[in-house]
Amino acid sequence: MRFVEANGAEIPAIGLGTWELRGPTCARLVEQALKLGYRHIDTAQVYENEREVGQGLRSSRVRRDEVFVTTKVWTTHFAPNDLERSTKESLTKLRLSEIDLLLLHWPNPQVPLTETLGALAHAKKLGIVRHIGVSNFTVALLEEAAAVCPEPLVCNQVEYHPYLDQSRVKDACARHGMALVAYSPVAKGRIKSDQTLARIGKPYGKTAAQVCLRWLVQQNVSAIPRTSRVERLSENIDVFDFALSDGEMRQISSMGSKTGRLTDYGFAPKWD
Ligand code: 1BO
Repeated sequence: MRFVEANGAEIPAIGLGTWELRGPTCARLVEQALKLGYRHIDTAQVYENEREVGQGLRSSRVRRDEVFVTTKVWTTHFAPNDLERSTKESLTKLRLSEIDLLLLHWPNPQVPLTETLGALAHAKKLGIVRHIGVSNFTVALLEEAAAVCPEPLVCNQVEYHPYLDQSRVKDACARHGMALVAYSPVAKGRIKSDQTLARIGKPYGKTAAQVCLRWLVQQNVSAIPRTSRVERLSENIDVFDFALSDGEMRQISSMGSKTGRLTDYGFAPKWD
């Protein structure tokens, strides 16, 4: 496994995203993923699967200190007391004493960012969280957060795949020593039938999805593909034995546009 280094954190380059995975399916996929060599599991309070993520972790029998667990605080828990209480609830559900990375799930303009970031940094000082970061932050919000947060932020988790140009956000992360963690990295499955990526992958014996994940990893991005199929777990992690040429990297990057976003909500910020 390769790692992305960011402000003191070492984030495994491929992780398992668990958005929309529930119940026994979630626990089984987490267990299988860890048995196959995954060392990075991504969950969130709002996914309502932290218990199952913890179960999968225990069933895998992989040592706790080998696994990087991320969870995210939901926006209604951004007031300082709520943030601490809800983080402790996450720990109880996961049955862990420490979260490796705690993120603010989406920006919430209703609560001053300084207060929320102060509470996030406080969770780190309490020793219940090893690293802190944000998710779905625009460049402007990232600049503001980096300027006021009392502790270093290690990542911004955003949607990123070949159809969505995220170069501005990626550059902003790099300026602040933060990693970009890519959710929906295979564009909610659309990449699987992409002819350009399939053609690039052919000489390497790789699928379009593997080319896509390799393109992310080769930019020093950490990707968290989600799948509900065990056979896809092996495919998604098998991207460390080949390298794309500079030309192939450029060709894939040129497929992106500002309109390629697949995840949007009324409460989302005004995107870059
Ligand atoms: C509302 C959940 C988005 C994915 O993390």
